Amino acid sequence: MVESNDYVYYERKEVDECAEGTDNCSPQATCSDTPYRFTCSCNAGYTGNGVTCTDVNECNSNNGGCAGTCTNSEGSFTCSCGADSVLNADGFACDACSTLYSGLNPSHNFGVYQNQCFWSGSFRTPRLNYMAAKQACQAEGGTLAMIKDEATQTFLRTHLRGTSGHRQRSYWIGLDDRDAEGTFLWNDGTELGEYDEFRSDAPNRARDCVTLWRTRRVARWDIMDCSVLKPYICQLGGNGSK
Ligand SMILES: [Ca+2]
Ligand SMILES: [Ca+2]
Ligand SMILES: [Ca+2]
Repeated sequence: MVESNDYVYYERKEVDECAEGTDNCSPQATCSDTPYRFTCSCNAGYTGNGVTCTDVNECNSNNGGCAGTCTNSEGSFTCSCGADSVLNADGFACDACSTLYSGLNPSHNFGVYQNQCFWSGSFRTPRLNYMAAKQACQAEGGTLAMIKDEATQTFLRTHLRGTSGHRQRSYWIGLDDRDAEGTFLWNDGTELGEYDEFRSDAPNRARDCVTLWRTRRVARWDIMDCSVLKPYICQLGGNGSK
């Protein structure tokens, strides 16, 4: 039954106010048509009477359920983790890189960039040739580090400064032209894109595997003989899981 103070609606033609756009629901609400009227209810992430809806700050309650940092946003929120851990696929928990990839030592040589763990060998880590280094990263579910943009290069420079000081000058990264001379492929099979930091653009038939070479001031890529023994950098868990 319709309540007595709603009788006015009987004198109007029944319309779908939601479809006509004559409702007064908030942009953050969902309009539902009902006989002779309509209702507004705030969407998930918002609170209010439907005509007025405001963002819920989920972080104010139990840190939004985040193990790490909770960041509120309009209509939603996100969790993020600290420098040595990545956000679990559940979106809430934080997994320490050293726990996820316990086969890589030293365990304090991890860094996180864009929610992926990176690891670099120390002066104590056995040096490996390119294929063995690639295999060592693959054994943990990763690849050698793939530096596809300047931001990743910058992250790694900073990471290496913090984990190795100036003792180590070059590391294997996940780039080579072993299959076809001059066609460099990243370890995930993608071709080298627009971005590169080669020291020399001269073709190099004799050498196929790429290192990140650095000094205090610069970091460049060097093509080396794949059989040389070197420290290496792994990139792990592209999707945040092993
Ligand atoms: Ca209606
Ligand atoms: Ca929110
Ligand atoms: Ca080559």
